[in-house]
Amino acid sequence: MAQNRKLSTPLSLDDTASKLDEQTKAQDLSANTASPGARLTDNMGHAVSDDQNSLRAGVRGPTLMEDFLFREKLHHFDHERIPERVVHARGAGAHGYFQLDKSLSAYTTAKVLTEVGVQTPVFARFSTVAGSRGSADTARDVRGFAVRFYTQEGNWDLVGNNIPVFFIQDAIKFPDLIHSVKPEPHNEIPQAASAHDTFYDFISLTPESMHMLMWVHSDRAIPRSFAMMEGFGVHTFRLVNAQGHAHLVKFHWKPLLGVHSLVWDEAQKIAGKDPDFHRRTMWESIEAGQPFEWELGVQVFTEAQAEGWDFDVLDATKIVPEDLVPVQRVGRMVLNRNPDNYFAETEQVAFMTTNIVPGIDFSDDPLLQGRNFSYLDTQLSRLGSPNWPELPINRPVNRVANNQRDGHMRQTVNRGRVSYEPNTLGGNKPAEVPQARGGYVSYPERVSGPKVRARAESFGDHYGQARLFWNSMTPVEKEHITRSLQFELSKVETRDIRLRMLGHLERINEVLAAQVARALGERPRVGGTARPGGTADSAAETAVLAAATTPTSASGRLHRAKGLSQEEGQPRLARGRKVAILAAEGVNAAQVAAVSKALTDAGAMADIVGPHLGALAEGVVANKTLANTDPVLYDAVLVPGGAASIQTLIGLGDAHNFVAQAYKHAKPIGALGEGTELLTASEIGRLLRAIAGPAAGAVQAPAGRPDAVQNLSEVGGMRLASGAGAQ
Ligand code: HDE
Repeated sequence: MAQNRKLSTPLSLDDTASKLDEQTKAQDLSANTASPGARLTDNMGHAVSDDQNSLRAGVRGPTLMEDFLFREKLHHFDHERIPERVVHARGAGAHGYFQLDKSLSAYTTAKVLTEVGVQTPVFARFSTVAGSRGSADTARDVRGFAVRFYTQEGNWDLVGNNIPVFFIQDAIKFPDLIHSVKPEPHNEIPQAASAHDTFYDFISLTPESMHMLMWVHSDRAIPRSFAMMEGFGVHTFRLVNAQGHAHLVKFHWKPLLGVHSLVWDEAQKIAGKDPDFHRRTMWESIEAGQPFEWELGVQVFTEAQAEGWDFDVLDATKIVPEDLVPVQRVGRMVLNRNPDNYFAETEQVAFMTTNIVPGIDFSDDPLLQGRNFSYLDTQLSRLGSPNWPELPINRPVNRVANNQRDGHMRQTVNRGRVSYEPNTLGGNKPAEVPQARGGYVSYPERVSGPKVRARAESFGDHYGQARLFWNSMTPVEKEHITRSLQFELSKVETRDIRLRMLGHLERINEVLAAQVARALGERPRVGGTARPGGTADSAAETAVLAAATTPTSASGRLHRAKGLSQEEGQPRLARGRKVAILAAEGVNAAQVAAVSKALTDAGAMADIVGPHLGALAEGVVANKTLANTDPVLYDAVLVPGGAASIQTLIGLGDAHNFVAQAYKHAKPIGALGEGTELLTASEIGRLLRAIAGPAAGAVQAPAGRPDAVQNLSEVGGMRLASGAGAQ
């Protein structure tokens, strides 16, 4: 522990690093963990006899300046806050490891991508972009997906997002984009929301953002859990092999649980009921021994292949469709340890796109090139000193040795008098490392051209992949995109901006544009069957919307691409899901036990929600109440039998609301034995009878939720529960 180190203990990074070579990053971090000592001291080690009262002249007199204990405590407190990240301020992180299953040695020398079976420690941080540090987790937004690999060759940071493209093509527009989406400067409204004039003013004048716009209006922007979203490196990177040959690469993270989302009404309500919804889910899941897991995927291709496509792989507003280059899954990331301290780890972690290792290199994507400046730059204003790489969460696990010295808050006590190179007094160490022994050498890409401020013509198609995305959606997904655009654009107060946006939507898909136009009270310029109110709420309209596709460009000659819809081909597991078991005193304990066991066996979690906390029946303890939780926080609701329990619940409005709201959000609702009486007594009884008949058991979830676990038998064990529950 730092404060117990004797002065004679060397604090040089040389020494700590060599020790760390034999340790994992987990041990490294825990070595810096300060647990509360038995004796209360100030920061200088003086034992404190009274931490309740400041030093005064008389019991009712003024505080004395000489009260060094009081002044030190307040001084520290007054300076506890650091600037939040200018973007991605709200985030949550976890530790774990990455293990490679398939060597990429044909393409790269990077050990982390060639040494099969080796576990590399990682720290991942997930974030929203626009909101400030205290905003809600479930805002409609892109999610940051930043992963640091603590490799033996230094830190490799893959600082990605959960959406594979970006709003802009050139980093010089980033400050404009962010200023437009942040709360408006005169009144600081709205928080963590893009539904306002300045954002759409900028977007409507920036056609290159249209592909990204389709993604942020899709369900991808309201994930169910961090563990149920994909991650993307976004840019094209380069891999360089031992022969010095380069390939281009896109990085992907594929969640083992599949890609799943909330629905928008639910996301908004969760923002109030539990603003920490995503970070809490990750924390609780890891604490319960259920790690968050992804496979690392790569799309590897050559420059020659890329030259044949009708889009530019240096343009970050474009994907490389998986139909053109399949994603090879090469390894697995497991996040299995919560941080010990949010500030020390999650807040102080400083990711940088420039953290790369030999065998991995940049492409000339102008967005990536700009990011390579920004991330280093921002750390200084956030962390306040060029010595931020010494913080435990930022320090690599391999040896750091160079001639950098001093600066605010320097931790390392460098020995000796040599801090320059070349030298003879220190044996000319640390010495440069030749490429053959792991020294980083940039790929010798041939570069030439006039010095210009101009965009390549190959970046010119702004609508083709927006259409490709739209065409690749299922009917329900299309409807969600339509409703989201209706929602956001209806909040834009300036009509000219709304009209400019409609102009762009018309170029993407005319039925989509018509539906949105009607919701904005505008006459659709082209066909479409929209009606006032704008939603496609009749079967005929939904069908028209679903069928609506548009010819595509900039797509590699595809009309529809695989891997874009999150309704198709995603696993729908009970694992990682949460079920509310509604119960009151007298609940059928055997049913609750059987259901709980089945859920646990399937990797799902359950809360027992009662009218009050505590015992409800033999072995059944409510850990949540109808007042302190809400159906929006669960994936499914189950009502076990027990006559007394059901009579109590039928008498409680909150219990009726619980099942009704779960139904509104198209979640599976199941009842066992007398449990069905609550459902039939509630306002959804009529509907439930129409769908499932009066029989007990699992109820099919209504349509409208593309990726809901479709019925209770899929929420692992519910079928078992039904059987077990037959009284
Ligand atoms: Fe970032 N971005 N970004 N960004 N970004 C930051 O760095 C920036 C972009 C991303 O959990 C900042 O340390 C520029 C794309 C993540 O700590 C800052 C541009 C992608 C995180 C910054 C972009 C990202 C950041 C703010 C336009 C997906 C959070 C604090 C060229 C590939 C990392 C910080 C964490 C954070 C700049 C665009 C992902 C200011 C200039 C595209 C996940 O440096």
